[in-house]
Amino acid sequence: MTDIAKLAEIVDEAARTATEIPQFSDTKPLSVDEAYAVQAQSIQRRYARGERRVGIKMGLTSRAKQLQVGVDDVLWGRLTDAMREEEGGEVSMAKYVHPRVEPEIAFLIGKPLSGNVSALEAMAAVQAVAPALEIIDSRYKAFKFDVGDVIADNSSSSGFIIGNWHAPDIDISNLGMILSINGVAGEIGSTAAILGHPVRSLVSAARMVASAGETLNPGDIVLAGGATAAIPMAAGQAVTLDVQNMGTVAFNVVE
Ligand code: 0L1
Ligand code: MG
Repeated sequence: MTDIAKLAEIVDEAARTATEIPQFSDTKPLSVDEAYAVQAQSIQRRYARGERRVGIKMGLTSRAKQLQVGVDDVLWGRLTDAMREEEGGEVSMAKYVHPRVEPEIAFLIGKPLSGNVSALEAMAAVQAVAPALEIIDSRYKAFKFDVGDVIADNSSSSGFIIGNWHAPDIDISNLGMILSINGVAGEIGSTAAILGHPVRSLVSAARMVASAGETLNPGDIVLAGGATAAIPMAAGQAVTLDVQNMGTVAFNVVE
């Protein structure tokens, strides 16, 4: 039998100490249900240390991301207040194992949302939308994993940066996104790469949290998923995301 609590401790300690670990699938692949159980217990350990739930991230919601990591399922992870990095601030490599950054759209939830909902119902629950950057940091060696590994590892959630919030009636269906490193465009994409429209990611988020008995609550942030492949981070980088009609999100990477 899979020892969910033991695996949750291993993956949580790896994240807490920024230490890489072997893939669980090297020993025994986890089912998707087992992997979400490990994720839930690892997050409980964070809450026990005083971290606070602030929302969720959706992952692998674009073809570019699925191809980059060789996993083709949409997945989700939990965000806590400790993962938030300051917009325009410094992000220390010391907190992470081998972080990557990717361009995203964030939703701010204004009304409870959970279960099978339409895109219209999902948008009616949104208070604001913002450009965002996600820092993903698989705790597994060489950033390699199968679907069970990555879900257990909180879907690589490790950091996020939110730009200025906009009223939810802004059209986010097909906005250009440029992710630049030191002023040079590294990845160019569109919000349309996120499941065809980022609201579809929110619809999936409502369904997926419901299957875990949870709800998206007012004040929660939902990261819709990377629109392009992610870029490896290194000290000395100035990371900037420009989203058409929405503005810029940036941070500097330090040792
Ligand atoms: O946010 C994402 O799309 C990433 C999910 C996990 C896969 C990865 O670490 O790239
Ligand atoms: Mg992401």
